[in-house]
Amino acid sequence: MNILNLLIQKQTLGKKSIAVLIDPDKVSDRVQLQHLIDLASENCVDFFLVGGSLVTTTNLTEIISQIKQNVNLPVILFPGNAMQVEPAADGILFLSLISGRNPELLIGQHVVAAPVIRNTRLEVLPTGYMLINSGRATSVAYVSNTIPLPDDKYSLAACTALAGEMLGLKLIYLDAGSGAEKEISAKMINAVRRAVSVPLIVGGGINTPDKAQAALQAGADMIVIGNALEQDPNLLIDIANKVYEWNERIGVR
Ligand code: 1GP
Repeated sequence: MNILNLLIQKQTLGKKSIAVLIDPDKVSDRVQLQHLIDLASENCVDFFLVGGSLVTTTNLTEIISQIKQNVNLPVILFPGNAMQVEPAADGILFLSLISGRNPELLIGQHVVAAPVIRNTRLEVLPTGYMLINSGRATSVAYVSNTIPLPDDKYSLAACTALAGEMLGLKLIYLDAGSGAEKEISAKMINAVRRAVSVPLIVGGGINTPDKAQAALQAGADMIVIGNALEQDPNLLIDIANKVYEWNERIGVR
């Protein structure tokens, strides 16, 4: 089954997913990456996301190949720009940064990437990407040259997501930015959840099991964990367990 259909099917069942985000710049060696891959495999992680707002290393291919050699989980590119297209992955979040007004990230980079992606087997996942203010400036806000959506403008966020859905985007990704000071509030997640019917991805600053639980409870279909695992990979055990427990409670795994 393709990735989008899997996400839709899980959403229909009320089942949640967890993705581990790997920023290629933060991978110092194969042993460290292997530990995270093993933890993901042992703890019912659903997906790997790979990418970053600014990738300065050339190890994207090796990282994907190490994941794929060790675990049978879909690897989804989470690109910061058109240069981060790697055919060895399974899918690509084709992100339109709809919370911003930078034409390059609404359509510009896409024009460059589209013909390259067409010559790969990557599953294209059209995604409305929304940055939400999270305190101090994040790399993604700076690099994207956009102003994140204010974190108390629930209606604005809901209308933005709705417009994205009406434009045909198949996923909405609410992101506070990697290592965000403040994760996205339950109220914000809930406002967007009620506005759209497509699967909702939430990430940025989720660094405790309680924050993961709160995001699931508020309506996230998939949570993304990156930065916290760079500090302490073993945190994945307790965070992934929240997703597992959720799915157990509703009787599906
Ligand atoms: C960042 O949403 C992702 O774009 C994940 O955020 O790295 O803070 O977990 P963290």
